[in-house]
Amino acid sequence: MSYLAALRNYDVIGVVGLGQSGLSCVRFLLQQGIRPLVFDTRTEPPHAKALQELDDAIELFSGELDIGELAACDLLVVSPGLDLRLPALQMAHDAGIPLVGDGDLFAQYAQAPVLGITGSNGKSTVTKLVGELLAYAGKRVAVGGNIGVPMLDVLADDIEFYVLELSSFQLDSLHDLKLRAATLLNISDDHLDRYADRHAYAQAKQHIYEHADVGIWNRDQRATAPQKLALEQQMSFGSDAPDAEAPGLFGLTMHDDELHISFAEQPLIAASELQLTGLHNLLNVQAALALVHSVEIDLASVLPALRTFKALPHRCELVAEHKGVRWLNDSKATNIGAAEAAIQGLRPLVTGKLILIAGGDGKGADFATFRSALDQVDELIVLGRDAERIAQHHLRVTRVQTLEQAVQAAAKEAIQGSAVLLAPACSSLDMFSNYQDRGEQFKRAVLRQIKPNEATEVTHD
Ligand code: UMA
Ligand code: ADP
Repeated sequence: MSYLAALRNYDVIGVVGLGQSGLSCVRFLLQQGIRPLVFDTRTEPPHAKALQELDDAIELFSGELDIGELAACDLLVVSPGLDLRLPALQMAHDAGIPLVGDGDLFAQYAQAPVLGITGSNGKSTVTKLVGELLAYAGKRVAVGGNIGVPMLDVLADDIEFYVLELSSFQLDSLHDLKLRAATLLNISDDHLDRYADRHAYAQAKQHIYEHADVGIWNRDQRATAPQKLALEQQMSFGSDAPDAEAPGLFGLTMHDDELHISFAEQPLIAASELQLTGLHNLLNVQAALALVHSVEIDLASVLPALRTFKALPHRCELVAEHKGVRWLNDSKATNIGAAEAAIQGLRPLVTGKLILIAGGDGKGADFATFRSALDQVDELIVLGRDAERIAQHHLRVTRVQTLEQAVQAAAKEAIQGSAVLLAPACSSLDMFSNYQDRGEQFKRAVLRQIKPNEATEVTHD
């Protein structure tokens, strides 16, 4: 039985949060002939003007949530950025008002099979890749969710497959969505300002399997294995060879002295054929292939699309190479696990110094766990709110106030063969609008630093 009844059964629906997902929920409800009440804790919600343009008769309550106002609703659709433990939301829940997210609305209307992707890192890469592989196989596919396009915005009648990136926040408010297959890519510390502890965060991620017919997990991290799915409902991937005993199927093997991604012990593709680099991406590719396999697409037929797939912007993106120094933008490394993956992937390729620019809002992470990755860094440049919490784990530290100064400091330290990596291990929100803004500002600062007419700028399509 569904948690959510048909929408016509609710007299007054409240949309709580007027960010991207809140606005898409309002748009969706209006399309169903329902005019919701809208709430946002901010005094100036970001999409207030867009809301008015959608329907100027909609009531918007801004500022601190008030249980008296929320109680006018008999269903609340809550945005992922809002903690369900906020006192007013808790009171609404205790008063019997269901709290759902956009995922439950999506579940009522999506007709095609859905593939779900979660994990601390690699979600967007895998989500985008699965979308491209299915499209290459000739399927009509819609890609959305935490990747940046609210899932309700991609609902359409002619879709054959949905591919959704699901954050732990979206999973927290999800009840009804059925996933044909789902993967939990990895778990490393993140969002510890929102969860009681690591265990609570890991459990939030595990919830994805409660919605799934097939669970795809990472053998390198047992904590990603489905706790409740039967073995025949599992597939796995890892940096070892596939497990012939099941539920392996995907893994890495050597053939003709070359590392390959293998499927059921048969080599599928050599790592050197991919544009994606680093061990973490070999795991991401396996997860994507497993999802595609779960919906019975012939893997050999999609390999050409795999060969041409490039890293998304702000993920270990090469900004420029100048006088033997490479400048890399990994602004999307918003937690320790992602920054570690970037450092580990880069270290063997650096003959000069590896210079790391890090810092921002650490979201409650314990940076002692970052120390072994920091040991591989020659120079550390820190900025942002949690700069000192990172700085205390390295001996050669430069402290700066702005990205511009960070780039200047890096240029002073760099010698032939060096790499300067922006991999902040923190969210950007203390200094920038978002990770994209941070990445763009970094790129501009780098290009200013190295004199544009001499730089070998790398363009991405
Ligand atoms: N906020 C308030 N008051 C409100 C509502 C929101 O202060 O009443 C704050 C939140 O605390 C948060 C910010 O506003 O700091 C944005 O929250 P939101 O729920 O309005 O976010 P949306 O704009 O709807 O974007 C959300 C996802 N953001 C979050 O979960 C924080 C986007 O993922 C996602 O792309 C979008 O829905 C579409 O599905 C971004 C993200 O940072 C990329 N996700 C986190 C991550 O990947 O680590 C989970
Ligand atoms: P997400 O959507 O989960 O944030 P992305 O694909 O956008 O993931 O990548 C975010 C960051 O994590 C990038 O900095 C990238 O280099 C790093 N990363 C990607 N895949 C992995 C992985 N499997 N393990 C660790 N880090 C990863």
